[in-house]
Amino acid sequence: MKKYSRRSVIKSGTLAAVGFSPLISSFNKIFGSTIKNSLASSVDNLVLWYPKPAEKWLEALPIGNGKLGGMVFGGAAQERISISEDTLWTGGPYQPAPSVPAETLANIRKFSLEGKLAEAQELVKQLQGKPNREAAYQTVGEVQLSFPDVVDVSDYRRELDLKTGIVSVSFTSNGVQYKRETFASYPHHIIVSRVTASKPGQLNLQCGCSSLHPSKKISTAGNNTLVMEGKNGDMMLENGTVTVPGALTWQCRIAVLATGGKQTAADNKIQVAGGDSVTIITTAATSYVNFQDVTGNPSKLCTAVLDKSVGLSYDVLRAKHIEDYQQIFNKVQLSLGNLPPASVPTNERTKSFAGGNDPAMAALYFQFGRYLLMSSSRPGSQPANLQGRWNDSLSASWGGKYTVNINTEMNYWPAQKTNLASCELPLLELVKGLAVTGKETARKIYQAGGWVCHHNTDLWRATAPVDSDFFGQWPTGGAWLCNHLYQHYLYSGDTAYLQELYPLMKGAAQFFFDTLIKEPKHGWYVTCPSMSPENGVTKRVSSSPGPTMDMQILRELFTHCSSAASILKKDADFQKACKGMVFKLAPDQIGKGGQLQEWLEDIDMENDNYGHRHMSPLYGLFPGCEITPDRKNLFAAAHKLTEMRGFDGQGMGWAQAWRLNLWARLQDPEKCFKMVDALISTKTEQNLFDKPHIQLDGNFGYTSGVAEMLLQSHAGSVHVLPALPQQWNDGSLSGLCAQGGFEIAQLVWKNGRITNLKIRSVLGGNLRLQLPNEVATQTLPNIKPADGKNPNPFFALIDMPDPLMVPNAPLQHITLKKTWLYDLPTEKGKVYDIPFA
Ligand code: FUC
Repeated sequence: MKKYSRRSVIKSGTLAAVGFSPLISSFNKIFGSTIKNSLASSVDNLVLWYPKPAEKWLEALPIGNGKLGGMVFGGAAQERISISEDTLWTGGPYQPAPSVPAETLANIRKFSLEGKLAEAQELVKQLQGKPNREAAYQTVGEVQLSFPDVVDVSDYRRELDLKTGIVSVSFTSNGVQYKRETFASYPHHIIVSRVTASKPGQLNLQCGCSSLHPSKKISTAGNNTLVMEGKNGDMMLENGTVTVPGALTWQCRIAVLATGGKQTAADNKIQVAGGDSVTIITTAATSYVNFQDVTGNPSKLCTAVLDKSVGLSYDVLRAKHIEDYQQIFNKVQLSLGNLPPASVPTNERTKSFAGGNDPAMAALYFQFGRYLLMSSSRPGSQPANLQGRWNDSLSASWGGKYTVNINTEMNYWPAQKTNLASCELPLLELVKGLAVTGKETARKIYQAGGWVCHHNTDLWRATAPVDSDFFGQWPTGGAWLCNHLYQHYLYSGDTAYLQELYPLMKGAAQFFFDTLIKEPKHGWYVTCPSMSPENGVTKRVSSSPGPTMDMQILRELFTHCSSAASILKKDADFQKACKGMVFKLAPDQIGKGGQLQEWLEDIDMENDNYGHRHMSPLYGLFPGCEITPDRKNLFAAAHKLTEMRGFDGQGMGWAQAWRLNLWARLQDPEKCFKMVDALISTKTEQNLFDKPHIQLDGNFGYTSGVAEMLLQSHAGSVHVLPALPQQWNDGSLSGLCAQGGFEIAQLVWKNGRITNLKIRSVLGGNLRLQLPNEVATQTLPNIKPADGKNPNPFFALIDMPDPLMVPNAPLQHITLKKTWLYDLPTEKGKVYDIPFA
């Protein structure tokens, strides 16, 4: 299908001196699917626990089923569960793209190419969306339980068990042991809380609810249901001016089901007296059908959901939830070393992580990121936004939006590699919407075909430039999303998925065919107007044609488009045009400091914003793959830039997580560990949400980064343990995925050396394995060193050409640890045991 190219011969190490004899039969031994979970019993580091109830929202424990999010406070006498729903945002359907005269665009381009960037920036203001502030994600409200008998409390414990996705609270009061379990069920679309007491007939409780929405109304239906409903907020500018009135209605419906005792409804509350146990089932919905249609009926939706659940026993609801949950969560196991004493609460572990010895905390935090993604993004839900699915305010930080110049993509970095592919499907649905609204944006602002999305979007799929001319003028958000989604194909080889994605990619590429312009100095094609996300060429001016990140994203987009068209046997002319355009774009350039340049001109060193949180020009190193160790000069320049940017990321957890992924691609385990250390010990809230703002991309970025330390597959091989720090000298894992359709069935290492490696081949084909030196110095009987033939057709960007590279500085080199390459022919569905001596 694809031709053999330089990508398939990676010269990062001398080939291992092992025999070429036919593979021995034990090598081809097939292990059943039981292998996947064989490590389960040895891994028990999956609980977050606390000896006290949460006082603040950021101490509460998250649960979620994609659509609904809950934060469980765990108070003994007063329980609070804060509820959010994925479609409750401000505003209604709107299209903010202004009609821009062709002349304005022509003048911006003229000024930009003449280097009059301040003048260009001034005109760019006319491209801003009307309104230029997008919708905000809004909370639903709270379910509140009070227990009048609970006074003196002992033996209190609150925990979130990642093995089940259940938050439990237990304590003793007046000789009665109380227990509560709360979880969010995907199969039943509900949040369930179960309250039990050790003595029958002892449960007295009152269930109420509240909401910050000024429009809310609370009522009861019968003696067992609470109904809270309202209207969403208006979209507004920062100064309070309403731009798009709220067009949604919402409802939250709560069923209180007691066994034993007496149940009454009064004052918008449900009382249970003398019960044995109580199950509280909550659901919520809005009238949102899609970004153009708000005619749904939340009351009907909620009633239908509750009707399906209230007749089922708690045990059935719980069992169905666990079955659904574990089938996703259990796919990956990770152990990085010993557990600390069970007596240390989670928040103490993060505090003492720096300089301590708690590798298990790093593994727990990794799994917590997976947990958050599967709790905030499931098929049928909106994608995880800046706050995942959790929100206790009427306007989350940064509106809790989809910021696509980094944050949304970062949310989904772990999806493919940590075996959560289905959780990424909501992102594909979002991009389908962007392709519709973005078509109008392309036409109205740029008189161009295809579609475009700038740096932010929201529930309504707004695609115009927003926030301000400094931040908003970046046209490459949609292209990045397409590149990201293409990864799903590279991991799965799923052609039906590619069919669905292809028109979106093609539309994204079309926009750039219509808008790229030739810069006069070298004749390179560049984006214009554009900018390097959120970084300015000066303090006030960000406008700059052809920033490095754009060119890298577009090289990838055009390459993907040409590969996809060829795989799907479509659009021969388009395919040819895409291939051609890859070579016409402005190249990566190395600046006078030896760094990968951020902009077309070598102005990096004069820029006093050098420690910027964004790492945009390093897109080609991660998550992209045009900068790999065999491209030595570019690799060294990327290394230099990563170093120059520093470790702090202006104090943002997500920016540090970005750096972690880059250091993993630079194969530097010490720097990776430094970032792991910084993230866990300084960037975690008590409930392990990333800091300083409520932005969960930091959590997701961490999980992706740890996966990149342990397994990489972006450069034509399955590279095992590419950046293993000495702090994690002993460990084991299973379930991480690699491009080309491979999955680690089992990996065990001791003293930094691999002792067991079993790889499942999901698609068949050649497995090009890259192993660290420590391993290869052991004898690996009967494995063939790679000979450059037979590359796996699914590996990323086999066709991707070397980006042109223009050095303005003496070229540098980075010496990496030696690695060894092997080729193993595999059959679809089999597990291969790599025979270490
Ligand atoms: C990016 C960042 C900001 C913030 C926002 C949500 O634009 O530069 O710091 O994280 O996203």
